[in-house]
Amino acid sequence: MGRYRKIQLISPPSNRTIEGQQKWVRWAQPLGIMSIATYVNKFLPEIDFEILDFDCILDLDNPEDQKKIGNAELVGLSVTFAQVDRGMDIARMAKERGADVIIGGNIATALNERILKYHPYVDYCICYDGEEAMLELVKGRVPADIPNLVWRDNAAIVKNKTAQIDLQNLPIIDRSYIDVEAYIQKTSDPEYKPMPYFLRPANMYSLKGCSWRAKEGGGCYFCSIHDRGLRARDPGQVWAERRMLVDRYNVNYIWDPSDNFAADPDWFKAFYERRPKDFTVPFSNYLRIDHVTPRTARMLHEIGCVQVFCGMESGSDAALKALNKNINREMVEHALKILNEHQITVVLGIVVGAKGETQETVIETLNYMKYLLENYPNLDRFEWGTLAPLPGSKAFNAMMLHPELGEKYKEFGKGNIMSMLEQMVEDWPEYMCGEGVDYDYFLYIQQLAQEHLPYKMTRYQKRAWCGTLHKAYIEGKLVYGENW
Ligand code: B12
Ligand code: SF4
Repeated sequence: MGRYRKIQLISPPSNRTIEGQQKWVRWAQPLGIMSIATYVNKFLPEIDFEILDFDCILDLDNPEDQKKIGNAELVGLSVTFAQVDRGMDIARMAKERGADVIIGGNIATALNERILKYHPYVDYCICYDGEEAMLELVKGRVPADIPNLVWRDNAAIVKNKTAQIDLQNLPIIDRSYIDVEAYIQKTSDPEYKPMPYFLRPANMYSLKGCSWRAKEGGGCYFCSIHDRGLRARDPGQVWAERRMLVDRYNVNYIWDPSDNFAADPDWFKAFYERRPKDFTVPFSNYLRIDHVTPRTARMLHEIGCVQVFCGMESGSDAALKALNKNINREMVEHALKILNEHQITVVLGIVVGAKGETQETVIETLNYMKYLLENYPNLDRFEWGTLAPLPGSKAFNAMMLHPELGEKYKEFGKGNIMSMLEQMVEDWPEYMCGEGVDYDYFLYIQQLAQEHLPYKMTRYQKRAWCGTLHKAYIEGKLVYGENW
């Protein structure tokens, strides 16, 4: 007999402050917690899982939805930084209703000790992959022997050794924990309306990690993904999952949020070669600029890729260097050209606020954006953002090592975490960028950048690409979507 029988896994709502309004799609299914439920049920089918998605489907301010929280022996929350404060509210509620509480996901990996120190209603944090740790916890194994678990041994906080799961051992994520149709209906959101050809989207991942971040000295300065190394699923299983999404749920577009779809050349080749002859579905994915070659672009096109998101980040080679991006302007143009030849549209991410960024480098970026838009028809849009020193990033570590900022934020994790992070975003340029650059300057620059964007910016431009196309080649012809 295991430790728990009924488990709730929850995706908390994101902070959506009025001025800093955050924007991302509400049709993306919570893959992390669905994968955990699928894995545990493979070994322990008697465990009853309930998935509550307060970010996309439920409303925490609705008393009926709120009542559902804590109706289980164990409540696990999947938390990225934008969900952290309301996630803590849910954790407190669940604890008051008698459940044990776990925090997992990115924030748990980056901030586990601080969470356990400042939030007594949280019993455990699980870092990195949650599948195996959850299985062992549910089975009743002693906490000291559960990999990736961070827990309290009386007053002491104990961090267990970490372990990575072999993705090839994971089953295809079972979508029956959620109402898939309810997610697909969320495409009607006017802030994020997909193009008419892609109205039945679903997300699924193929790889975890990033080859650049895995290299000694590698990793972009602002990046906070928690995966180490690079792992890939079995190519045959990825194709089987795509086919299942199309056959069972009538999906007509897939967003693959793997960090760099072509990062592992052997895997990419195997995936291409295993493509079924009788099946295709349009999809989009992330791709590093330095992985764009004529061969990769051709293969991507042949297997159905319609769009890629590439992190360009800056139009200044000096800022790119400071961001540890390992690319330059010339490579960006080269990639756009190649991808256009293969009818793949591109969204380019921008991050202003590199260490030492000056007014000149920001203007250089704006001018370069304008130039690229005028010269590359397949450039769908830019997704603009100011650098946020997110927990888990080199930028966060640099901030904590800064004498004044380290002191100011030494209790980071206590109280309202999101408003502290917003304060950090505003402090960053003043302390870390060049002369004449502060947050007000960024707000001014945002107004200038706005003319190059098909969506309305907010104070913190917290907006994610989410695989939503605004431009695509349809039957060889470039088609535009509506502005948001
Ligand atoms: C898809 C995605 C999204 C989707 C999420 C859709 C959804 N409903 O899940 C959308 C577009 C909504 C999104 C939005 C944002 N995202 Co996002 N996103 C990703 C991305 C690209 C992939 C995540 C994914 O699906 N992975 C596959 C699944 C299977 O793995 P997983 O989610 O990591 O889950 C595993 C573990 O984390 C863990 N785990 C997860 N939850 C739980 C819960 C429990 C109880 C346990 C035990 C374990 C556990 O176990 C899981 C299985 O192994 C990651 C990058 C990355 N590589 O992780 C960024 C990432 C998670 N996002 C990030 C950010 C910053 C954001 C935004 C704030 C973006 C913005 N500009 O504002 C918003 C905030 C979202 C929110 N709801 O608050 C950061 C997180 C940073 C941080 N420190 O928190 C990441 C790491 C990207 C980055 N490079 O920095 N995102
Ligand atoms: S931002 Fe992208 S390319 Fe850079 S380290 Fe992170 S995952 Fe890799």
